[in-house]
Amino acid sequence: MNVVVLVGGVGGAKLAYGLAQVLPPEKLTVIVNTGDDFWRYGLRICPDLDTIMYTLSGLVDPVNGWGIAGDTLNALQQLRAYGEDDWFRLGDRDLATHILRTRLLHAGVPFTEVTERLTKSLGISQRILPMTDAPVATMIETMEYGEIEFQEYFVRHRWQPTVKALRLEGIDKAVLTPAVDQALKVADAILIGPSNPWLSIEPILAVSGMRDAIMKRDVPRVAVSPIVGGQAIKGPAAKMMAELGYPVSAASVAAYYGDMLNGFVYDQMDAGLLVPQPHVLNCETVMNTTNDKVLLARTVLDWIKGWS
Ligand code: FO1
Repeated sequence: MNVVVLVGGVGGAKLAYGLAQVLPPEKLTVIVNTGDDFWRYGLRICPDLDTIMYTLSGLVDPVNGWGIAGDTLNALQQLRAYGEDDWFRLGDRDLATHILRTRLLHAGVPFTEVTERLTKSLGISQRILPMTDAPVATMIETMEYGEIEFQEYFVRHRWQPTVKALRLEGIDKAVLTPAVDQALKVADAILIGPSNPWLSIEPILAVSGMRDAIMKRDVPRVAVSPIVGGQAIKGPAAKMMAELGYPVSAASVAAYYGDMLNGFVYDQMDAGLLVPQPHVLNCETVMNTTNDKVLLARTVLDWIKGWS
């Protein structure tokens, strides 16, 4: 079964990891949000792509869920000594990824190919694809600071500012890459990880042609809710939903995806929700351990296989 999973950062990476343990590597494609990407010290930083890359290669810091386990901060300390801002914690080994990526991008290598080279070098055999080759930036309109870049909102201000609106800079030039198009064409199932629908998944769906490419496939198209018991597993999803005027529930997430999807997975804690998708799975979705990740991946895939 060819599986495509759309993800943002840490939550989506957990499901991608579980899927990678139960599927042959050539059967899994991960399409990643790149709206969080930004420039720092002249380097192109792609936090969600790197989180997936480090998770699937086993390098990831298990405590944070991003960055490389055991990384040091010597370069950042020296940058601070030069008077630079250091609110975004870039580890020494992590910097190697950004240096190489930036050099390749400056040399004109397409983003998808840059990502492929990095993942191959890390020994990853699953396909990890940026949502598009064009640069896209998720901009957050806040009450307190006006419009700021995603990482400023998320890391510098620890997602405390009040969100008024979101804007995707550069989305008008973002088109489907041949690699993403092909992966969706041959998918036997399209999954959306338990990532923030507005911050992590909407940028992917907003790429020109993406929604159509997903909707026209007559296969299981399923999201896993990132909201459990009215709360986000991690990050600002619940706070943001409330600020944007949505009821904070898995049902709101299901309603947001609407008929783009035909299946929805939500946590057993929320049993009995009314959702618009015809296929519904109510199970344990919180992934704390490796076992939880594998179990959820297996449960979702087994459930999908039983549809026909
Ligand atoms: N998240 C933080 O909360 N603080 C950091 O200093 C930080 C640094 C960082 C460096 C590299 C990287 O790939 C990710 C990093 N993250 C950090 C996580 C990341 O910015 C967010 O989790 C995602 O963008 C949200 O999906």
